[in-house]
Amino acid sequence: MIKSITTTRHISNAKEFDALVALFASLGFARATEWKTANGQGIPFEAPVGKLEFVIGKEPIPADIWIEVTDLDTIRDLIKKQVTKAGEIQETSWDSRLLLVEPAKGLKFAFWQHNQPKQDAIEGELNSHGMRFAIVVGRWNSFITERLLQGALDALRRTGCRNEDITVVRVPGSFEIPSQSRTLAETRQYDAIITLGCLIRGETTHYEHIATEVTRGIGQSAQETGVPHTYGVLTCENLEQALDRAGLKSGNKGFEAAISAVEMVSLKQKTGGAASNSK
Ligand code: DLZ
Repeated sequence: MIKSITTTRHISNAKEFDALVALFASLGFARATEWKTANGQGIPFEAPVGKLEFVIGKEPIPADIWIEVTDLDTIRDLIKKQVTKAGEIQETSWDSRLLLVEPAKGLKFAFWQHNQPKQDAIEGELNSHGMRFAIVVGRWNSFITERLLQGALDALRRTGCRNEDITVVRVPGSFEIPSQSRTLAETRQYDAIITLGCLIRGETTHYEHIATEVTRGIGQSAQETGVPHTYGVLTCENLEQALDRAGLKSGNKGFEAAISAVEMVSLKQKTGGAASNSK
C-alpha cells in the first residue's frame, strides 16, 4: 500500500537552508516532524495533496516542483519580500497563472493558480496535522468508553495529529460531558471537542431525560462557542449493543466521532471560520 510521496532537495549551505525553511513556513506550509543525525538534517513540509506527474510532449516544464495555490497574488507578495529571484506572474496557455521562483541556486518552484477552479462541493480534508483536539470521555461504563477513547485516538493519530495536540479529559458520566466540553471550548485552545460516553437504557434511571439533555447540551455548546463538537455518546438498549458500537460489529463510534471532528475543523478552515488561539 502506498502511504506518501516525498520530494527531497539537498541544499549546499546552512544560510540557504534556513532561508528556505523560513520562506516555506511563511507561505503556510505545515511543518512535519524533522530529523537530525550526525550527518545532516531534514525539515519536511506537508501540503494537503501530493502528486507525482510524468510528462511527455513539447509543453515547457520550467520547474520540477509545482505548488498549486488558491491566492497567487498573496503568495507573490510574500515571496518578493524574501526572494530576489522571483519573476512576475504570467498567463499560461492552459487557463492558469504561473509564478516562477528560484529561492536557492538551481532550485526552481512553479507556484500556480487555476483561473477557473472547479466548482466542486466544499468538503473537509482528513489531515489533522497541526489541529488541536480535546476529548471529553465519561467514566460511567468505562469498559465501553475506554474502547471509544482508543478508537478516537487511533483516528487522530492515523490522520496525522501529534500526541501533544490531544488533550483527554475524563468526567464522571455522560451528564457531565456538555458542561466540561463547554469549559474547554471557551478556552479557545482547541479546534474541536470530541465527546465520548455511554448511556445504557437498562441501567439508567431517567434514561430518556439524560440522553436528551446530554445531546442538547453538546449541540448548544458547539453552536454557542462556534467550536465544532462531535458526538460519540452511545445511547444503547443494552450492553451487547454498546459493545457492538465500541468496536465489535458496528465499527467504533469513537473513531467515527474523531474523524468527523477532523473533517469539521478542516471544513471550518476552508469556509472561513476563525481559528482557535495558537499555542
Ligand atoms: C447515574 C448514571 C446512570 C444511572 N447511568 C449512566 C449511564 O448509563 N451512562 C453514563 O454515562 N452515566 C450514567 N450515570 C451517571 C450520570 O451521567 C452522572 O455522571 C451522575 O448522575 C452524576 O451527575
